Amino acid sequence: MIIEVLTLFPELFPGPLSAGVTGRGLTAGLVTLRVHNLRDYTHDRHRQVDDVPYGGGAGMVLKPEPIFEAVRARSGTGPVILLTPQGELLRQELVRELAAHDDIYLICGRYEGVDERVAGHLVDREISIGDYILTGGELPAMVVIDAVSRLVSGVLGSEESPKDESFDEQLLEYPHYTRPAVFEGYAVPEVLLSGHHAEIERWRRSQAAERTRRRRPDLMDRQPG
Ligand code: 4GX
Repeated sequence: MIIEVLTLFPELFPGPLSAGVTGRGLTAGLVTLRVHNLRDYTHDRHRQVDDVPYGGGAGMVLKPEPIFEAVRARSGTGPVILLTPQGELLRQELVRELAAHDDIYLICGRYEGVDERVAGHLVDREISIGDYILTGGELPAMVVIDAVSRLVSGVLGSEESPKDESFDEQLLEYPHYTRPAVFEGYAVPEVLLSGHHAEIERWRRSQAAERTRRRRPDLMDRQPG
């Protein structure tokens, strides 16, 4: 998969993506990251990427021309995505959808935002990673890249395989334990030591359901069943 990023801060990439599973995906060539400096798509002496907002107000807005030029110069055909708090909330279902493409193109905004004609007439979708305000779209882009990369075939080892999605990936995870069986007086639940696989499965399902009900009832409401 080819992932392209348009940013004013190309030096931020690959950053944390070079470690661990994502790093392996990159060095193995399963995921190719192409980072473009927005400033390279300006033509004026000052390489100006932003301007004051029409109508007044605080802060600066990214100009449309360099962004349109950058996107029009790309070779890929996959979705063009703007990271913004105004976008659709990123969920695993959307991650899966993005991972099905051969390439995606991520636009990272800064300042007060991006001229609305970018959202209106250039991008295919706007995505938000959550309801908080960051200083730029680069961290959100990295979140998207991380989540998408692990679904690219071969990136996860057979051991780590794309989730024990056999039952209810809509639920929170059941609790996990490893050795020792007793740590500082705290024992691992007896059922997990029993070797009774059907009973262990039942216990895990009920733990996942109960935990989801208590912590994330909103996820329960999304259940088909
Ligand atoms: N999930 N930000 C983008 C600048 C901006 C504003 C409007 C385009 C349109 C964020 C988030 C996020 C802060 C990134 C504002 N760019 N992005 N930036 N949460 O907070 O995606």
